[in-house]
Order: sequence, then C-alpha cells, then structure tokens
Amino acid sequence: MSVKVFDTQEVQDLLKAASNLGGDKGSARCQQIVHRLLSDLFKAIDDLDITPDEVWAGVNYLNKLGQDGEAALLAAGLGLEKYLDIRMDAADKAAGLDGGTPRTIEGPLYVAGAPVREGVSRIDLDADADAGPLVIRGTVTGTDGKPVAGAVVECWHANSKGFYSHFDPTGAQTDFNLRGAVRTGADGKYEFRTLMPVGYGCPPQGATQQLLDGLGRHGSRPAHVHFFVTSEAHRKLTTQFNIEGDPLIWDDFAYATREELIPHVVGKTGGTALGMKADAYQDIEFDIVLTPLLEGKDNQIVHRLRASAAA
Ligand code: MBD
Ligand code: FE
Repeated sequence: MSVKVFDTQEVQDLLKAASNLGGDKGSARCQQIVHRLLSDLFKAIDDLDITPDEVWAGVNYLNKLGQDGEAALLAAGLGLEKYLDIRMDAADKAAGLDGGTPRTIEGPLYVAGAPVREGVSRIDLDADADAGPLVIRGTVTGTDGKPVAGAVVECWHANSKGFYSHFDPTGAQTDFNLRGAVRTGADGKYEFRTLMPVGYGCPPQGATQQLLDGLGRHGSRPAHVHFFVTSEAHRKLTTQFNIEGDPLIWDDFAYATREELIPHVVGKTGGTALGMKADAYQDIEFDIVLTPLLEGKDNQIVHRLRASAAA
C-alpha cells in the first residue's frame, strides 16, 4: 500500500482539530508542540507505510513503558537526553561561556535529600563485599581558578552489582547508600569516601531493553559517578565521570562519555586511617570548574520529576 494522504485537506484539518491549534482554551505552547509532533508521526506513517499492526504495537509499547516506569530511562537510551546537552553546549558557545567542567546527562536515578556534610562525607552506608574502597576528591573553582567556598557537591553512583540505592530491585540498599552531599570550605575542597561502582545495565525484562533489542543494541553503561554542583554565584553543573579502564567507556548506551570526564584512578594505601574498609584503596581526583551566572541568572537549572527521600 503506497497511498499518500498526509497532504490532503482532510488530514491537515484533522491535525489542527486534534491539537486544537489556535483554540482559545488550553495552552498555545501545548497546542503548537502536539500539532508538530503529531504531524511528524502522521507523516512518518505515510512515508514509511507504517501498518496498523505496527502502530498498535507502538501504542502498546507506550503502555508497557509507563507500567515499567522507564520513560526517562528510554530517553537516555535513545540519545534524547544527550541531545539536550548538545543543545545546551551550543547555547553556551553562542553566549561565549566556556572553560567550565563539561556537562553530561543527569540520568533517571538521582534521589534528593542526602544529608549535606562539611568538606567530606563517607557514603558507603551498606556493606558490599565485592566493592573495594574509593576516595573521590577535588577542588571546586570558578573559571578564574579561585576556590569556591560554600559550593554543594552532590554525588551518586551504583554498587558492585550496578544497582542504585532507592531503585535497587534486590532491595539490598538503604535510601542514601552511595549518595552524598558536601559543602566546600574556603579551600573549595570536597571528598567522598565510598566504594568502587560497577556499570549499570537496563532491567532485562523492561520496555527500554525491549526496544534496544529491536535495534540490536545493548543497554549498558560503563561504571560512572554522577554529580550536581551548586553555588550561589555560579550555574548549576550536572555531570559525571567514568571509571578509567572500563571497556564500555566509548560504548555507553546513554552517550554520556566525554573525553574530559575520565579522570585517572590511582592505587593508594592509608585507607584505614581515613576510615575506609581496607588500607589499599583507589583514589580519583576530579576537580570541578563552575561557570558564572549568565546575566545574573542560572540557565542550567532543569526541572524534571525526581525521586526524593528523607535521610
Ligand atoms: C544510569 O545509571 C544512568 O546514569 C543513566 C543515564 C541511565 C540509566 C542508568
Ligand atoms: Fe548512572
């Protein structure tokens, strides 16, 4: 069947009616976006001769996606979240803002509410026999190189199974295991005492992996650590680093890897004195450079639904 109906008056009228384009109730922005997205979908159905069976498979897929609570996970896996970063990078460049630590995607697994400590926080609250000790530390500066006092550095990462607390299907972790927040002092320094993470994999029976299977793609990420860094006089930074040496570093299903975000991992001793679970530990120095407000405003604040818990 290679009929083409998209450009007919009937279909164009249908699109306008369905989105209530130009209507006096509802939101003009909502109407505009729905009209455009629905038009693009209708056009794709015409162009690719997408069959009724395929359309209903897609509609059903959306139900499963919602049931599984994986819409934000799929957004990461399809590169939508990366695309937003590419656009924000371009906007920064156009505004002449550069020199900060590169952003990379937040992902769907942040939990708000970690207790804020001064300078250093031990965040491995639950035992994890398969994970070795890790210190993550660095200095927060501005693009002028001066330490930033009063910055809040939040981090979160997976355990030795690649699971995040609060979202762990095994129920093995308390809410803020491997999640922390520290406030910098005058020296701008922060430090987390924690355990080495392992890379994440999408739930094998979930909607995201189902689609990835159809594309012949894997659903895994290299081991990584997420950060939010906030400071009154700077823009909020959302970033991550990868664990050097992970074989998936340049094969991340969520496309978050950036060359500047692969700090060295250095073996050290003296962990016992730091309260770590063993004397030999891995050390990652990750300095963070924040960018100034743009005309007095933080244009990097992203509003999205996020989990939260009470510490
Ligand atoms: C993760 O840990 C993650 O960071 C992203 C982006 C998607 C799924 C799991
Ligand atoms: Fe993650």
